[in-house]
Amino acid sequence: MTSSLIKRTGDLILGTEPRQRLRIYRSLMAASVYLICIALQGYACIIGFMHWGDAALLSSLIVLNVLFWYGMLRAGINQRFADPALTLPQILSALTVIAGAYAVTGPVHGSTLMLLALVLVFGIFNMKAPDAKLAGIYTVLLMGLTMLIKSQSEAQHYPIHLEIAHFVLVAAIVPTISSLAAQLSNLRAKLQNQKEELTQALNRIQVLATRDELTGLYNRRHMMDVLNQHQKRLTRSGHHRFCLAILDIDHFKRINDTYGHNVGDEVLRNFAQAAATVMRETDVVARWGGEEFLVLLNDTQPGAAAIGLERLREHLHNVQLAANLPDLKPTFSAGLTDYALSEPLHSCIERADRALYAAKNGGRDRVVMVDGSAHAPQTQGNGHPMAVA
Ligand code: GH3
Ligand code: MG
Ligand code: MG
Repeated sequence: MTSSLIKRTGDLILGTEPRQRLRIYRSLMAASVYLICIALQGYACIIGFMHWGDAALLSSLIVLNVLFWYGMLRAGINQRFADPALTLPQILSALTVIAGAYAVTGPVHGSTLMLLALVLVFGIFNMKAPDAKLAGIYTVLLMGLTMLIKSQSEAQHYPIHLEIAHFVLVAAIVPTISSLAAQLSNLRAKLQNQKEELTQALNRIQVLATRDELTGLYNRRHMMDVLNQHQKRLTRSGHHRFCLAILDIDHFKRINDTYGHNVGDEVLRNFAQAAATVMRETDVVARWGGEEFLVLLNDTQPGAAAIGLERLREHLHNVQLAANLPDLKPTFSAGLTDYALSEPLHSCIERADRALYAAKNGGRDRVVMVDGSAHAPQTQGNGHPMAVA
């Protein structure tokens, strides 16, 4: 109850979009420092170091500044800018407010210098190197100007020798902080680059680990993972049936021997593409070995699976598998079986392999189907109706 109230209040103040929330949160964190500033001004007034009028003016400026940036961020206007965190403008406006505080805090104005450093430190984590430099230059110029004006107009609280000392302090510390911010920014950019390179390398490794380089199909190892997942799902649900088919190109060695290895590779690539195109989207085709492919036919009865393989056979008659050899029409033999619930995967694969062997022995260019439960081999292919082998 209380936690949902806290969440709702948080959502109201910060919004729900995570990146915007972080930006608003950071801005409000800086605003909390401003609030301490306002409290300190009250204290300075009470002990007689500051006029109430000056404190009220400065506090209004601070509150306006906080409200302005909060409104920009909460309304999402910041997202129209190149840096949606609006770091540089927020930092510059904070520095301006501090220069104002420096100008009105009379005998205690020296203490506001610490806030300058604090504001720049806030920006360190977000500013780009050129922005950090700009903020540094702005600070030194603005403070120098403020010190000069105040040393002339209110010499009793801003004696020139003290202002020179303050200026030296600002001119020494601010560039140091700015250059630290610039270094951090470069470090962040470097880390970002490394992260991108690592992500790319990881993607590449994933492709290498799961795909066959020649055909782009899943490789044998990854296909085993896919099959294991399917087996688990089937065991759990009990009603997602699947079939396995092992396809082997007929007399492939002759293609290599007659036309060369490159043509063999081209045929393999195009065969793989044809198989992946013709089979249903839910089916998974993998390169199982040299010129062998394993097809997982999802949610399918063996009869429908055989029709799918027949479709591939017809498709192969109509496509060209080697660009310069229109008459080269390789055929394939296939062993097909359905997975029987609770059986080990390897026994299902071995059954498909035995069926493939039967298809080869039966004369090639055909599909031999073995019923997973009955283990009775049946044959279909070459345009012949399905028959028991
Ligand atoms: P069958 O009809 O009995 O399957 O005869 P086959 O010639 O297709 O079978 P065999 O196992 O005798 O030969 C397979 C050939 O496939 C031998 C091997 O050199 C070739 N091969 C395996 N991998 C590749 C490959 O990546 N590229 C090429 N070009 N050939 C390959
Ligand atoms: Mg072969
Ligand atoms: Mg083979």
